[in-house]
Amino acid sequence: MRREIRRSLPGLACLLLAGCGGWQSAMDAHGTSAASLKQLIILIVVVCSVVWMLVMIALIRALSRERAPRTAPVDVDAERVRRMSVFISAAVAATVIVISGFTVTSFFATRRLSVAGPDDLTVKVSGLQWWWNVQYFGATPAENFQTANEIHIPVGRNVRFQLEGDDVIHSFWVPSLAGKQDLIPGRPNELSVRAERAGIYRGQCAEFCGMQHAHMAFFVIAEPQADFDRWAEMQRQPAAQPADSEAAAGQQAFLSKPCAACHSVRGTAATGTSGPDLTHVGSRKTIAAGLFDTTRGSLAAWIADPQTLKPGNNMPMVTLSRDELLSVSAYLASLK
Ligand code: HEC
Ligand SMILES: [Cu+2]
Repeated sequence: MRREIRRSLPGLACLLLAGCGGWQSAMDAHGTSAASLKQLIILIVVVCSVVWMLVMIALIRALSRERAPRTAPVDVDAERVRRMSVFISAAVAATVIVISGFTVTSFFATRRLSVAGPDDLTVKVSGLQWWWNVQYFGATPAENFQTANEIHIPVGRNVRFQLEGDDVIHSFWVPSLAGKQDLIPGRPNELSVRAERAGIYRGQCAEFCGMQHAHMAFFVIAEPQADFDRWAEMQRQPAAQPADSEAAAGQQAFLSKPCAACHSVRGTAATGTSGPDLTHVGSRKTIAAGLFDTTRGSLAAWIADPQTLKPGNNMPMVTLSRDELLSVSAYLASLK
C-alpha cells in the first residue's frame, strides 16, 4: 500500500504542477482572453484571501476576549458604542468598495473578451455526442471544408468561433486560450479567441453531455499565418486517390459498406454527415475526440469495435472481414 502511494506521488506532483501552469490550465495563459481572465482570477483570489484573513483575525480576537459574568448589569459605555459603530460602518464601506471594484474590473475584462475586427477568421464548431465538427469558410462555397476534433488557427489573429450544439448542450473550453462558451441547440453563440503564442492547446467539453463527456476533447493548433494557409490549402483539396492496391481495395470496401452513409470523404461517393469528415483523417493527430493517436493500428482497432473503445458512441460496429479491416485502415491512414 505504502509503495503504491509512493509510486503515485510523481503523478500527483504532475497534476499539481499542471494546475499551476502547463498542460491545459487557465493559469497557463497564451491567449488574449485567457490572459485577462487570469489577471481577474489572481485579483479576486488575492483580495478575497486578505478579506478572509482579516475576518479570521477579528473572529479569533472576539472569541478569546474575556467576557464579563452574565449576572452583571449591562454596562453601556458610550465611547465603546461609538467606536463599534465607526468600525462596523467602515467594514460595510469596505465591503461595498471591494464588491464594486470586482464588478467594474469584471465588466472591463468581459468587454475585452469580445473584440471583433474586419480581419477576423470565422470558424464554425458544432458539438455532437461526443465529437466536434469544425467548418472553415472560403471566399466561395467550393473553398469551404470541414474537419473534426482538431482546429488550426493563425497565431496573433482574432478568431471568431460560432458555436452551436447539434444534439444536447456542450461547452467549448480551451483553458490556455479563453473562457468557456456553451454550444446550445438552436441558439448560436460566439467566442473570440486570439492565441498570442504558437502551440498545441488542449480543449475539452466543459458541460456534462452524456456517457462519453470525458472523452470529448480536441486540440487547437496555433501556428504562424503561412503555416496555417498551407494547412488550409491542403485541407481544401479532395481526398488523395489510393496509391496502391491495398488502399484501393480499402476505398472499395469503405464505399460499399454503411461507412459512407455516415462519413464524407470529399472526392468520392461518400457524403454522409452524421460522423466526422474523413477526407484528411490521416493528417489529424488523434481520432475519436482525442482518445487515440492516429495510426493505422488505432484506426483498425476503432473500426473493429468502436463500442468497446468508447461505449455508447454513435458509431455502430460494422462487420468487416479481416482483409477488409486491414485495407480500410490502410486507406484511411493514407488520407493525409
Ligand atoms: C451510423 C453512423 C456511422 C457508421 C455507419 C460508421 N461511422 Fe464511423 N463514426 C461515426 C461517429 C458518430 C463517429 C464519432 C464517434 C465519436 O468520436 O464519438 C465516427 C468516428 C469514426 C472515425 C474516427 C474519426 C475521427 O476523426 O475521430 C473513423 C476513422 C470512422 N468513424 C470510420 C468508420 C468506418 C471505416 C466505418 C465503416 C466500417 C464507419 N466509420 C461507420 C458514425 C458512423
Ligand atoms: Cu460534454
